[in-house]
Amino acid sequence: MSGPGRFITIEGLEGAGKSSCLDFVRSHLAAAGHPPLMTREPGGTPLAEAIRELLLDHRFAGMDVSTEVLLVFAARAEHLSKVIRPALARGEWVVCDRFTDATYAYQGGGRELGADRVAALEAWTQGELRPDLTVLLDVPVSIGRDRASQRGAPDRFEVERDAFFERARTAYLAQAEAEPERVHVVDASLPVKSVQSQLERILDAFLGRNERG
Ligand code: Z5A
Repeated sequence: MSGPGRFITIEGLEGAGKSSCLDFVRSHLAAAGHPPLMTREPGGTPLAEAIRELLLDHRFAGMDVSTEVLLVFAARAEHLSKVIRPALARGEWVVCDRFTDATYAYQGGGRELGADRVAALEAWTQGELRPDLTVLLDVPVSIGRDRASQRGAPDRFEVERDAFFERARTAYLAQAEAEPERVHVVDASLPVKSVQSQLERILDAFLGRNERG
């Protein structure tokens, strides 16, 4: 467990529907008496948001993968120390739009850095802290990209080829298979209502475990 509070993360490829799900998660937890602190990665503090801008900026196309993963964890260290750990210590519930599973997916898988290097940085930056619950919105790459293409200009990740996102999806699913107690997969290719009912079941089971525990 993450401390007196609870730490929930939402993951998925671009266009998986994280934004819509985050609203649902927020209101569902609030209705259950746990109004969560909502935050995101990379980001969540002024410095971490500045690092996010560097990570997404096309001026840095071809950024070295070590630079990229170290920037991701630099932002995370700041976010953890300024926002996430203090909130959990106060007993708050924290919901984060992406966290370290995204690093396993995008840098470990997409950029082919491998899981071991990510795990070493995870141990250094987080110590024992892991999410208590992770929801993985799983969607085939083509569907996610189609949905995401309806929006504005793509960022430095969104211009990557399908193969990059296929590797990221494979790495995400490997995380879910390795940690089935923590990572719950939702079929996010289905209509929003159906995605929300899957989400509701996962959240209710988690709430039930916390009431009992
Ligand atoms: N990144 C990284 O590399 N390493 C890390 O460790 C971390 C992050 C933490 C920014 O993340 C980038 O950072 C990300 C990985 C990298 N880049 N990529 N790709 P982000 O989370 O800010 O960006 P994003 O993945 O691009 O988010 P997104 O595209 O906004 O995804 P989304 O929030 O899941 O999508 P959405 O806005 O909710 O939905 C997209 C559209 O689909 C929208 O019009 C919805 O109305 C529609 N939608 C949603 N659900 C459905 C369903 N069920 N049916 C039909 N239509 C739907």
